[in-house]
Amino acid sequence: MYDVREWRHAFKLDPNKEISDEKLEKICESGTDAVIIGGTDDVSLENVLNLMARVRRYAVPCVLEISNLEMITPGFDLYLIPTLLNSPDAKWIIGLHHEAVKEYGGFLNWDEVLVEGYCILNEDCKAAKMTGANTALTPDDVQAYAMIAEEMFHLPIFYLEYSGKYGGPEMAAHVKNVLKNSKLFYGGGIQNLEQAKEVAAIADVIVVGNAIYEHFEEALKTVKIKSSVR
Ligand code: 1GP
Repeated sequence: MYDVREWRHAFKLDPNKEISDEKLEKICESGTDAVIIGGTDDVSLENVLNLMARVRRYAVPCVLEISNLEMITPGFDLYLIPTLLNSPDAKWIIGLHHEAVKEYGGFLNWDEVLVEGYCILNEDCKAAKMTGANTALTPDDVQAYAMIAEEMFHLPIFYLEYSGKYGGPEMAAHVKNVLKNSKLFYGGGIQNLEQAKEVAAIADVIVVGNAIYEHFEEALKTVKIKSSVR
């Protein structure tokens, strides 16, 4: 299923982290809507290709979230491209995108590309440090970014990113109020089914990353939100 509008749950795998074949099989066969391959720093093409080949053994959609130019490669079902709305540095909003499109724009199948309006809210996460994201935001600030994604840029995805920290449902609820067409992705610190249910009650899609490497069995159970009614 490559239509993100139908998604409820995704696992995000870091190409720089080890995962056994046995665990990878459980992730890919879990019933999740997609496996996203993505990471913040030092993501090499070699690691991306290696993980892609392993995920490709299964039927689950295999998606690349692009965080640097080096990791771009054909072979994925879908490409997610973040634009960091709360960055003071144009590089993370449009700069790298310009470089990438200049180099690869002619070869891309644009039907396989979706832009995510990112808003990073955990000041301690690697992505916030790397990009200098302005995380000191009120709920109304964040809501305004969501409105920009929805009404001005018509982005298919608004991504509330708390990577490494559980943000809870309140901010998601505030943001969800202004989203009609843009899908709300929530990612960050989901460790168990209870937290997954709490944010999945608001967000369209929840993304589970670190927990795969820290509490595997609990992470796996988060897929159960797919059978709960919102
Ligand atoms: C990271 O939003 C994802 O980009 C998931 O966050 O790793 O904290 O689950 P965690």
